[in-house]
Amino acid sequence: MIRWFQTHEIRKVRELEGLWDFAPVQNKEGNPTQYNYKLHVPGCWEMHPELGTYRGQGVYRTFWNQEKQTHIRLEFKGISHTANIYVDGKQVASHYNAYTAFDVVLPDVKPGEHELVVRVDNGFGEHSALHIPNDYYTYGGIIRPVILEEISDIYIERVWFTPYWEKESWQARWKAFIRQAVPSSEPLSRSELRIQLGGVEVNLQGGTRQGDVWIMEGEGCYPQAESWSLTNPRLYTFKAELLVDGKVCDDWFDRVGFRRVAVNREGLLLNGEKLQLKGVNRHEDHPEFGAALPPGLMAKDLELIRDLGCNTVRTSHYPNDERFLDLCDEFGLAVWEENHARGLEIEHMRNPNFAWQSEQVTREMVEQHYNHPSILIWAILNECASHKEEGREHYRRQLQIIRDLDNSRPLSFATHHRADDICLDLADIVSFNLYPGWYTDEQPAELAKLARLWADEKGGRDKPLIISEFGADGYYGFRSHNREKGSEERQADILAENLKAYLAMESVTGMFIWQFCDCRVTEATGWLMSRGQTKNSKGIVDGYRRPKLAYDTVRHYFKESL
Ligand code: ADA
Repeated sequence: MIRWFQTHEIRKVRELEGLWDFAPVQNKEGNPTQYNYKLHVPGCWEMHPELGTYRGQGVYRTFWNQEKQTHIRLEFKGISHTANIYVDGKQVASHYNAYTAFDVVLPDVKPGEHELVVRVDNGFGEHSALHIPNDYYTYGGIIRPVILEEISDIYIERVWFTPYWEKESWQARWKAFIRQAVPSSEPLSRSELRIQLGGVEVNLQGGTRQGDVWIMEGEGCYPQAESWSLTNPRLYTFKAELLVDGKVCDDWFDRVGFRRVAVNREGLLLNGEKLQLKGVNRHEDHPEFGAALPPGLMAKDLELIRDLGCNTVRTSHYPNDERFLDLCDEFGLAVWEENHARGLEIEHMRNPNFAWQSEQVTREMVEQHYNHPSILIWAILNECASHKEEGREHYRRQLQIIRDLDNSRPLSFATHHRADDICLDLADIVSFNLYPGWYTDEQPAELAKLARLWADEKGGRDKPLIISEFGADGYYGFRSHNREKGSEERQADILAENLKAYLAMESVTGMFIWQFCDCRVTEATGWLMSRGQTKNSKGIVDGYRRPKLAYDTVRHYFKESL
């Protein structure tokens, strides 16, 4: 399934879902001649009984049949974590990072059968600055859908919608990115984009060239539009049609919502109303599917999160599958989306690949998820070196990259450096990961007050405060009257203490429990990666989504405060 709605009517689109040939090749050069496995795409190879702990390189292969000669666009929604793409034996693309999409356009593909080979690498090493052994699992494989499209000479790459409120009415800015199957410097001034939304038609004409992209911009007034909010998540589907010399040659549909987000010291305002965020951190992980969650499971996660009384979710620690974001749009669940990073120390950030890899995933996240009304906050670099001058330069640059692309949403990052953090002035929201009751003996209310002080002293005085992580391990099925650490009882107690404190505090704009579901972690040495059962067990449901005792506790506090 590509999305929860149709994205094209004119453009011919199909998903290359199914069983692909597969061969683990470790470090062997060249692509294999023999494939001994058949794996489901999208999926993780760890789900095959013989490949449960395989790490390294693997090659996938499939074939497609082409009826007529045309340009083909292949889109890979997510390959974990390094991909090299070959069509009919020739390399046509490569990409780093599991959690953002990339594409390749093949001009004038001849009729007949074509071979598509994808070489995937989930190995660790200097070539990979962001996927490192960590407190979650970096699976291997084609974890998100692969799409094959037939495109015309000129096609729509994407259309951005930015709503704003002016003169007591909704307005929107449109920005379209148009490309040619065979790039040329010729101006695309004969093209026109017709955008229909809620009975209003906007026509974009003319444009400017930026490299290989033709940019068209315009504005529309939507006086009849209803706002998108968490209680009434009203979505509008827009249709964009590309015309050349008056003839439609391509189309693009997306769903958007009219809403505005603002922050001040008092908090976060959605459509002018103050909102307290009550949510969970969520990893895309499941024992049966790895990081390739089927859409039905995404829908189940969403329903569980809503049933808990949450109004928000944090996509810790990477951009999520857009089909989960579609669900958040549809059901009115606010999203904190962040780029890919967890716990990178300054030594990791000195990896020569860190800057470009981290900046690329940041850019791709914003470009690809720009239209989702549910995303209220963009964030970067969870628990990285925001206490060092050298780290600060990366924080500054990455936040600037986002601002240059999108200045309609507030920015944040989750830190554990407390009063030592030197980047709090750079973001719009100050967010701390704190674990009172689990890693420390502090009292949640006292600690949240201190957090406000750190923010005030370190450049965050006019910014709202979020407790971006708190939680405790609870091993599913470990019940104990002694309420020891690790028991479901103790986990519920710790969460209750935290929630009671934060929900009562005006100064806490949001709180995200660590975490929604248990997740697999990398097996290695050191305390972090020798976790019991090779899992991070702070989920309030286990990996199979079975509720622990804490589930009802969270539900009680979140629902009571509705
Ligand atoms: C951190 C981190 C999470 C997780 C958590 C924990 O704050 O951001 O990814 O590792 O701690 O369970 O310790």
